[in-house]
Formats: sequence, structure tokens, C-alpha cells
Amino acid sequence: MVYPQIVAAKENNQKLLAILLDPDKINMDSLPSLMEKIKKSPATHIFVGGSIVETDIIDELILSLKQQIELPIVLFPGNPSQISEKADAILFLTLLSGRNPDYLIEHQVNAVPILKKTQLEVISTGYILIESGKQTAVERISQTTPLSRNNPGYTLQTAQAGEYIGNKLIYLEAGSGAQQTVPLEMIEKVSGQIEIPVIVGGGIRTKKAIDDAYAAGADLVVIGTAFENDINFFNY
Ligand code: 1GP
Repeated sequence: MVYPQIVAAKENNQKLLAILLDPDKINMDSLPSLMEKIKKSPATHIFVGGSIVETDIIDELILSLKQQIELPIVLFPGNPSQISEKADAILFLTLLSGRNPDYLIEHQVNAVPILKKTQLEVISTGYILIESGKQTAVERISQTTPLSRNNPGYTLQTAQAGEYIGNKLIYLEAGSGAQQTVPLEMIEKVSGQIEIPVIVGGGIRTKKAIDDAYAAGADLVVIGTAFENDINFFNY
């Protein structure tokens, strides 16, 4: 089970790292070399998803990954069409920073009949989008406004609401390819005052930025664009 392992890692202060693969951006011909790099990386999880996945290669991608790599594969879907029964778990996201009912409950309700046909472990995740310099895909597609990067108190309050609602994880998101990462002060404030594990992602491009996020209290860091742009990113 994926979630108990995340909780156990948090209890043991073992930091986790997810590589995010966007099926739309993966060239299946270069998958073998990509998988070699993932195997040699410090990744503990593979996340699969994107804001707009238009291809039907998700199943194929996950099956290929599973043949070569033993890491847990977790869906990080932009909408219910991105659910694959081949994965191990799914982040069942609620966009807590926004006020768009589609991303608070509509997509979740629509996902249930699909999820009920799978064995996927469903992990309730409060997803909080933080302002990061310019408009990101999540903001554009969800048509919501991110939370201010200068108000960590309100982000904490939002995360605490998620914890009270029953979310099992909080995901602080700057957005894929973000200019600015989630502020460290904000990660510190949130992780210090909630019990559940905190995921941090968006715009993290250096080993130092990963370490800084961990030091601030992130339990799991997500790397997407940096690895997409350079498959040697983890040769540090
Ligand atoms: C996006 O948090 C993830 O949802 C990863 O962002 O692509 O900027 O690494 P990057």
C-alpha cells in the first residue's frame, strides 16, 4: 500500500522523491533510456499525469514502466479520463485553493464509477495551488486563482481545512514549469502545523531546491519539468 509507506517514511524522517511523467510528453521510442535513468535516480515514486492528457497511452506507459521498475506508480490526474487501472494508487485531488465546484466535487463524483472498477488505492489529497510568477496550466484549466505566495497563514488555514475534511495528504503546488517554487517559509508553516504528509512540487529545478524543500518540511518532492528537459538531471 502506497499511503502507509508515505506515512511510515514521514515518521522515520525519510524523505521521498517522485518523478512526474506526463504521458503527452513521452516519446515511447525513448522510453527504455528514460527508464534506465529513473532506475539510477533517487526516486521513490513515479507519478503519472498532466493537466491535459490527450493520448490514450497511459495504460501502455504504466505497463512498460512496471516491467522494468519496481517503484510505486501513482496517478496524478487532471480529470477522470486519466484514470488507469494499471497504476498502484491515485491521488484523489480536491483543489482546495480554488472555488470552482468542478474541481471541488464534480470531477470527483464522475470518477467514482471508473474507480469502482479498479483496484486502485485512493488517496484523498488536498491540492493547493500557490501563485508562482506567471499563469500555470493548472490555473488556466481549472479557471481558479492560486493562493498568494505572501500569505502563508492563509495557506496553512487552507491546509488545516483539508486535514479536518479528511484529506490524507496536502500537495503544495506552484504549477508545472513554475517560475518560482512554493516559498520555503510557506512549506515550513504548513508542515509544522499539520499532521499529514506534505507534498511539494512545481518549478523545482536543482538539487539544492529539492534539499531546501525537504529542510523546510516537505515529505515528498515532485520533479517533472527538470527531468523532462534533461534526463541526466539526477546524475548529481
Ligand atoms: C507539477 O508539481 C509538479 O504538477 C511538478 O512541477 O514540472 O515544474 O517539476 P515541475
